[in-house]
Amino acid sequence: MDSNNKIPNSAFLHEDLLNVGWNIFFQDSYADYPQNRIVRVLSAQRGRFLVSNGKSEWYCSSSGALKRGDRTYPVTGDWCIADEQSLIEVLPRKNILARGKAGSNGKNSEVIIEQPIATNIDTVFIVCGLDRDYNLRRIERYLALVYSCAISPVVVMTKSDLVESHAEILAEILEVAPGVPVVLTSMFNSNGISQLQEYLSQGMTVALLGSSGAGKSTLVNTLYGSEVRVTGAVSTSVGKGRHTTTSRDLLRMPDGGMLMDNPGMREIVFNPDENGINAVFPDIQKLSEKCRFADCSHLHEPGCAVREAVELGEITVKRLASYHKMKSEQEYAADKMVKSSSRIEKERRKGIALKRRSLSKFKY
Ligand SMILES: Nc1nc2c(ncn2[C@@H]2O[C@H](COP(=O)(O)OP(=O)(O)OP(=O)(O)O)[C@@H](O)[C@H]2O)c(=O)[nH]1
Ligand SMILES: [Mg+2]
Ligand SMILES: [Zn+2]
Repeated sequence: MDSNNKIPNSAFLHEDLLNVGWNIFFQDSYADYPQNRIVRVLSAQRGRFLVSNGKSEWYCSSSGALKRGDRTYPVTGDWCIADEQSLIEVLPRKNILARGKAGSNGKNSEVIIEQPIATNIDTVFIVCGLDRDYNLRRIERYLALVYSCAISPVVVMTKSDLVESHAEILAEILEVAPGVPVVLTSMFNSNGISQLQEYLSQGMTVALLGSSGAGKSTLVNTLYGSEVRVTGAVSTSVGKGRHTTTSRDLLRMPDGGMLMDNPGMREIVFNPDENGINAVFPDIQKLSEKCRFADCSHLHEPGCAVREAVELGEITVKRLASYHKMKSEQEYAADKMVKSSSRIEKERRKGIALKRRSLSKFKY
């Protein structure tokens, strides 16, 4: 460490904010902001925000300066400057879990249309049930998204009580998620729980992603140690409203870390960027260096090392198909973004032209 660096000293950390995920990084980054007005957004619903300063919680609206639809509109996980009634400013985000990502038309004109879902996250647990929900292609897609947002993933396979072949499943998942920690859990035992708790230490924030019914809320309850979230079984058989804490998406866990259940991304409607996709397919990336053409698409070119590996059985047909599918979707999405941005630009110019025309009507 550089000796000029500030020595992290937890004695200087804002004590109350430690209850909502504060750490030395935020303390440093937000040193110039009035610390006694900083809050964290625990949930965001239709313009109503549950916030906490670590000591008390209250509901806020957003100040007029924050516009819905803007990238800077507050979402769960944000640190903000607030008063009793409203959120005034969203502080710079460490990272953003977003639905859309930067696209490029290949001419260096980058267009960013992203829809933040949650922010300031250290780890994403990609939650997938070992029932009908089990789908390797979906895990690949979630991974691509999480990598696109430069956040670390952990794959959590829930409902391990429903299958016996744990070793086979682990091997299958490791094939689509090389180098990614994979944890098997079940609501009927505590296997894997302590491993997950390591990501939930003081100052850390974890978000859960996964389809509806994957077992996210059940996992939150297990990690929390009691029922803080309504689960599928409870909400259908006992009825909603039994639990009072459901409006809170960001929860403080026993070891001090913050856990975010289901930050509004139930099904996969997102566009990972190119880097995210490449990170999910390092095997294909590596082989492509050996393709005869530098810009080989691995579809029809001669001398393609990737297709050769498929023929040799080193890469499954399904994996290459999944790669192609994600690539073409990403290219389509990027193209659409570029088109919509050029349309916006056209409209903007038209707007200026109209203004000029209307101004020119005034003859002095
Ligand atoms: N057999 C088994 N069932 C589980 C397990 N974990 C969750 N379930 C069941 O799966 C169903 C869905 O669980 P939830 O935790 O509500 O799922 P969720 O991901 O929070 O779903 P949404 O809130 O709709 O996104 C419930 O009926 C749970 O009882 C498990 O480990 N084993
Ligand atoms: Mg749930
Ligand atoms: Zn190739």
